[in-house]
Amino acid sequence: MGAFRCGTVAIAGRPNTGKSSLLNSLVGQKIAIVSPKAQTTRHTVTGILTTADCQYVFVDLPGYQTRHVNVLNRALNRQATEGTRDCDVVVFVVEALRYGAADREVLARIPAGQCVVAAVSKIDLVKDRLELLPFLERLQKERAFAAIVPVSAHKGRNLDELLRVLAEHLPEGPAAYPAGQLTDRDERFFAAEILREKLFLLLGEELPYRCDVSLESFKDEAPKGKGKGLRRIEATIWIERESQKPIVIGAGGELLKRISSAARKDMERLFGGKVYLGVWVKVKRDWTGDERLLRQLGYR
Ligand SMILES: Nc1nc2c(ncn2[C@@H]2O[C@H](COP(=O)(O)OP(=O)(O)OP(=O)(O)O)[C@@H](O)[C@H]2O)c(=O)[nH]1
Ligand SMILES: [Mg+2]
Repeated sequence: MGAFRCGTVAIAGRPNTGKSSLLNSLVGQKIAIVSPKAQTTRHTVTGILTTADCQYVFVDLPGYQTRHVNVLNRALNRQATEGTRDCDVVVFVVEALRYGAADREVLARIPAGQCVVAAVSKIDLVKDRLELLPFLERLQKERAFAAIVPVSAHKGRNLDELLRVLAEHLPEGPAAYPAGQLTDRDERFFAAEILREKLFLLLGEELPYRCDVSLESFKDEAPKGKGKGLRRIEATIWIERESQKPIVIGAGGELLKRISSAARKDMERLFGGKVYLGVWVKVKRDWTGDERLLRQLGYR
């Protein structure tokens, strides 16, 4: 066995290619939120995997977006671009058989000379494996990738191979985090993210992009040293206009109830204990275009 390696791996790509799903499968725990809608990730999340000879510090980046132009999206694009600089290796995630202008744009933003491994995602959706070969050949011409690895986060396919290739490109050095540590984010962060995921899953096509979540309070009533107590969480869903309120709340409050109950169940699973979740819907006019408000909501 060679020397221990440790380094950061940024996961980049256009929206919806399966970056967050890949992170979750690689670390074996759902820490990044996932939805069928593009531009789900808004905050970089770190997922740490420690094996016998390597510690991988994965950083899930927001998909580089071209769809909405506002202050929020400029902040997300900044994170997406900067994230590919401050790392040892970039995993460039591209959907199998779907390489286009948006992917090319992301690739062009990764600094020249940066080590890039292409992960061709969602190969479980490719019916005819023969189609994959010409696709991989074409992809190879786009950049001098250190490797191209077809993967499926859903089926766990080829993840070992991806990890093996990545380790080769990480520097030798001691682990940066304790072996058991999974992430650098705390429970408060995950509580807000889980609620935001439910907005992406249960609201219509446009509204999730008009919503954000912040936590008002988070009280862990567990006895010291034990993780099984009640967590009391109060959260706010921010919307841009008063007219959006009835849509989020739904007739008789039914939709908001579904949203909070789905979020509460996921929080209980992740935290391993009971959760009381109170959710309010409040208006912060045009928050997606207001730099000061965005900073309050945790955007850089
Ligand atoms: N069939 C299949 N679907 C996948 C796979 N990985 C991700 N998906 C789906 O692709 C969609 C997007 O997944 P995400 O992981 O949220 O993608 P993302 O790249 O993080 O998206 P953004 O954060 O919006 O940039 C979801 O509906 C996932 O369930 C896979 O391996 N196979
Ligand atoms: Mg994501």
